[in-house]
Amino acid sequence: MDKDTIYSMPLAKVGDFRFDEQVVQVFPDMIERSVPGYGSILSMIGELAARYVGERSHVYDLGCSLGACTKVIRGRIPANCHIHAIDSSQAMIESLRRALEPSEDLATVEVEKADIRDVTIDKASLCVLNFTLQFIAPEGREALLERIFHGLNLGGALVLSEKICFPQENQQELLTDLHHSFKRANGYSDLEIAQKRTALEKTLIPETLETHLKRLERVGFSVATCWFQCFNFVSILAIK
Ligand code: GEK
Repeated sequence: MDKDTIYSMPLAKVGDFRFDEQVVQVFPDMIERSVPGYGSILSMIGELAARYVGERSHVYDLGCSLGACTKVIRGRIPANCHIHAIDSSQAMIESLRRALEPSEDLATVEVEKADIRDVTIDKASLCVLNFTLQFIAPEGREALLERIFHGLNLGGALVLSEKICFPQENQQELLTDLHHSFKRANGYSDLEIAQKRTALEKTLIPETLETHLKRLERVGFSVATCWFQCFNFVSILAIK
């Protein structure tokens, strides 16, 4: 696994963040050192899969990147299930296709390059948006969640993990500062933190926890609750 040094040198102009080959090369290191609780969220998604994924049902890993969720889920569900691992980044999809091991004892995985706003969700017992909805323009988020809701079986689950923002300025400052300290403790310099922040400014749009929960309720989920939080990162479980 390569170390993420993408923003370590001063850049004349910091462009918008893109999930290209350079990012794919360092992605596991980048997400582990940038998202507090990422490893815990992954292993708990395994637990949730074991609980919610029934025989012969479908699982959707939406914005799968290098398939971290897909791999964890695959180890915890019946072999007659089918996982759809979907991402719009060609570089991510190519890398995941190379890395996935075929196995007759595990669920089948279909790796697809597509925009998650265009995919059909059907017979799903579990849908995962692990830090993906934040990259979808806010005005398109409700329609996507409605399609997920309609494609889920009754009793099926959605796991939605997101970077969030806070309604009060002092909360926002405190939690952002704690996140930056976490990144510094993981070896990122102030320059790297600042340049990455600029790169993500227009592409990653966080919303408040309340906005997420209210939207999930509006869409029709019977339960929507935050099951994990570390600083400004949360994971929500919603049940149809
Ligand atoms: C993990 N879930 O390791 N359609 C499809 N994919 C998209 C779209 C879209 N419209 N927009 C962004 N993506 C993973 C981590 S990363 C999170 C997910 C992060 C994809 C994008 O290409 C990238 O691979 C992923 O969403 C977000 O558990 O980097 O902070």
